[in-house]
Amino acid sequence: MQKFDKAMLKKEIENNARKLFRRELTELNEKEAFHAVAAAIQNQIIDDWILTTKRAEEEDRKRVYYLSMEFLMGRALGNNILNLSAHEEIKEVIEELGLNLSALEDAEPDWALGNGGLGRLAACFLDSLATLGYWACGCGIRYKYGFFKQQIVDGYQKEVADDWLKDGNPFEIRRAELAKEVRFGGWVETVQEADGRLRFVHKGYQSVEAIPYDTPVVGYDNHIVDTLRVWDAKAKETFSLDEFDKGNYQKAVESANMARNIVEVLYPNDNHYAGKELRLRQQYFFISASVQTAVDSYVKKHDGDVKHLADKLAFQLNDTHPTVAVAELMRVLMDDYHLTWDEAWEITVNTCAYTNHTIMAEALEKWPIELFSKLLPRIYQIVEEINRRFCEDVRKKYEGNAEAKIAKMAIIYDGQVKMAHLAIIGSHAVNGVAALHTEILKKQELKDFYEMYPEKFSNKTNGITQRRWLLHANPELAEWVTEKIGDRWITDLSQIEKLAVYAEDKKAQSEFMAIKRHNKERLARYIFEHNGIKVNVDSVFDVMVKRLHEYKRQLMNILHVMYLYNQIKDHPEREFYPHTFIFGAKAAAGYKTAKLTIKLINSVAEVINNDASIKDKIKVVFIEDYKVSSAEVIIPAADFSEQISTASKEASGTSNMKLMLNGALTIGTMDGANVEIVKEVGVENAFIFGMSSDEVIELEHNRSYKPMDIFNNDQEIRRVLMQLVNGFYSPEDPELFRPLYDSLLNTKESDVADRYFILKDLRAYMQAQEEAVKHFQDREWWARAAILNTAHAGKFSSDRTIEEYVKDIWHLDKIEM
Ligand code: B1N
Repeated sequence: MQKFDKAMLKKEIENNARKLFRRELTELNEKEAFHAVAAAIQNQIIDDWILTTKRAEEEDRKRVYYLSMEFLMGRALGNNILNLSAHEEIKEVIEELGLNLSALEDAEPDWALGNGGLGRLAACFLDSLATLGYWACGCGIRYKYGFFKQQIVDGYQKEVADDWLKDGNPFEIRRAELAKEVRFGGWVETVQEADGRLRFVHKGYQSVEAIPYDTPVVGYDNHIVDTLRVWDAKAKETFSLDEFDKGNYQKAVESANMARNIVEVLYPNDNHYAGKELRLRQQYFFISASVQTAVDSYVKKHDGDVKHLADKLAFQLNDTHPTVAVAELMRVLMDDYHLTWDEAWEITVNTCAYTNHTIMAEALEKWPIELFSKLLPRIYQIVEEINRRFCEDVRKKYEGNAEAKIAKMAIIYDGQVKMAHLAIIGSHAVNGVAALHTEILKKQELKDFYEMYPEKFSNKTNGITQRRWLLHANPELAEWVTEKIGDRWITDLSQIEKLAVYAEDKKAQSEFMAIKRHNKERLARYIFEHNGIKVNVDSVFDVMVKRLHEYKRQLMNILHVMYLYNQIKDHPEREFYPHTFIFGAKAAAGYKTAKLTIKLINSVAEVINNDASIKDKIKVVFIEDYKVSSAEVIIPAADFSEQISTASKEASGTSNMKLMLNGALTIGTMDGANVEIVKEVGVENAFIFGMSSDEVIELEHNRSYKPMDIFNNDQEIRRVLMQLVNGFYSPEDPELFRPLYDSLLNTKESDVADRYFILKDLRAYMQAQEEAVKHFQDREWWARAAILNTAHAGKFSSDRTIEEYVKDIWHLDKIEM
C-alpha cells in the first residue's frame, strides 16, 4: 500500500473550493467547505470502490441485495472519514487547513430515507457487510423528500418537508447507463407459441424509467466499499410526435406526472400500513428495477446461464414492503429468460429470504385485488398462480381440514393479497429480529406456516454498528475503551467483554463517570442551543428516544412525571434527587393520539420547567426533530434507557442496544431484545418491571382487564388521570387531553380501553423508577453497573447479526483485498 499523501489531499480540497465555488477555501462558509471536503473524500473512496467490484467479480463472489424501502443512513462525511484506512491523516489535513471537522459534519443534512428502527437497521447492516468484507448492495428509493423535519410550535408537532437534496449530494453518482424500464397498468395477452408453450405479453402499459444513484458504503479500515443504490424515476418518452394523437399525448403527460410522484416522498409511517396505491407503486418501482439489474448483471457475468442464479445472488426482503420481488423474479425468469414455472420457482425460493419486523396487526400489508391487479396485471397473474399451487399443496398435506388452513394461509383471500404469506411461501428463510419475537411468530402469528415449513424459520437478533454508535458518537469513551483493552473491539465487539474486569476498579470507575459527565455537558449545550432550557448535568438523564407510538408507551413515562410532580408539590420537604426527562420522538403525520402525546409532554414540560417552587428538581425536555445525527449526541449522555413497550409488541428495539453500549442502564419490560440485554448484563444491572408477554397475550385473549378498577382503587393514579381532563396542564382548553384519558379508560372511542396496559403496568413502572434513582445516587454501584452494561453489549453488534445471516441464510464468502 502506497503511503498516504497529505499534501495531495490538501491541494485537492483547495482546488475543489475553486472548482465548485470559484473562491478560495478560506472564503467558504461551512456548507460550502463541507462540499469541498466531501468531494475530496469521495475521491479517496473511489479507487477502492472500483477495486471492490472488480475483485468480487474476479472471485465470482455471491452478492446479497438488501431490498428495503428505507435506509436511515444519517450523515456520511464523518463516518466515511472514520472508516477510511488513512482516517488519522485525513483528520490532520482537515485541521491543518484550518477547518473544524465537527462543524463540517454539522453542515451535512441527514440522509433520512427511513422512519425508525427498520430503516436504521438497514444502514447498520450495510456498514457491517462492508466491514466484514462481504459483497453487498442496498437497494432502495431516492426519495426527493426524506422523513419530514419536526418543528415544535406551541407544543405541537409541525411537519416540514425535508428537501435534503437541494444542495446536491457529493457522495452520489448518477448511473444513467444502468437505467431500467418499469411497467405499470395495461393488460396481459396470452399467445400460444409454435411449440405449444404460452407466452404472456404485457400491453397498454405506462412506462417509467428507473435511474440508479450509487453511494459508497465504506468498510472499516479494509479497503472494501459496497454500494447503496437508490432509484430515481423519470417518465419514459414512449410517443413520437408524428404519430401523436390526443390519447397518446394525454398518456405521456400522465406518465410524466406519475413518474415524478413515485419518488416524491417517504411514507412517514412506522409500524403502520396505509394501503395507498402510490405505496404499492413505490414498491414495485424499486423492486422491478433492482431485480432486473441483479439478474441481468448475473447473466452477463455467467455467459447467459441463468440456472445457477441462486448460488450467486441473495435477495433479503426487509419486511414485506419489497415482497413483490418474489413475483417479479418469477416474471423475469419466465418472460425474459424463458424458464419453465418449476425452474423459475426453485430459483426464486432459493434466492429470496424474508425478515419479519413486527406483529402489530395494523402493519400487515394487504392489498385489495382490484387495486393490485390493475396496477400490476402480470405480477397479479403470477401471484394467483403461486397461490393456486400453494393451496394445492395445502390440500394434499391437510386432507380433512384443508379449507380451514387455506382460509388462514392463502395469499389471496377475502379479496386481498396478503404480502406476508407471499413472502413466506416465496422464501427459503423466514426470520424474526429477537429471540422473543421469533418465538411469538412461531407460536402465534405465523403458527400455521411454522407447522408447514419449520425448516424455514430462524431467529436473527438485531444489532447496531459500534463504529457509528460508539467510535463515532462517543469518541471519548471509545478512546478509553481502546486504552483499556486495545482496539480490536472496533471490528469484533465481543472483545468489549474484557472491560468487565474494570467494573470494580475505582480509578476506571471515576474515568468512566467523568466521560459520561462530559457527554452530559455536550448534550446540555445542545439542549440549551435548541430548546433554551438549562439542565443540571448532575441530575439523572432519563432518555426515551424512539418513534412515538402507543405501544411504546411514552404516555406511561409522562404520567409518571406528572405523578412525581404531584409528590414534590405535596411534600416539598422530602429529599428528591434531580431528574431530567429527555424525549425525542416523531409521530406519523396522521396519527392523532401520538401527536396529542407530544403536545402533552410539551405542556407538562411548560408547567413543570417554569415552576420555581420545585427548585429545578424535575426538568422535562422534548428534543425537536429527533434523527440519527441528534441521536449521536443524546445517546452517549444517557443514564437511564427507557425501553417500556407493552411486552410482546416491540419486535426487538435497537435504541436499547445503542444506549446499553454507551453505559446507560435499562428501565424496561421483558420485551423484544430487552430480554437478551438482561440475559447478557444480569437482571441486577437493569430495572425490569411489568407484565410478561405471556401475561399480556393471555389478558388480551380473555378480555378481563378493566382499567377502571385501577382508576377506582389507586388515588394517586386517579389524580394524575384527572389532571388530563381538568385543565391542570391545559388551562385554556381543559378538554384538550380528553382523547388520551378516553384511550385509557373509555370503551366508547375504541372497543378496548387501555389497549397497551399502561395503567396495569404504571405502579410497577413507578417502583422500578424509584429503585433506579436510589441506585443512581450510589455512585460506585452505578459506575460499576454502567461499565458492565458497556462490557456486556458485545452480542448486540450488527457484525454478529450479519455473520448469522451469512452462515444460515446467505452463504457468502469474503472478498479478498
Ligand atoms: O423494526 C426494528 C425493530 O427493532 C423494532 O422493534 C420494530 O418496531 C421496527 C412498516 C415498520 N417493525 N416494523 C416497522 C416500519 C415502517 C413501515 O412502513 C413497518 N418497523 C419495525 C428493526 O427490526
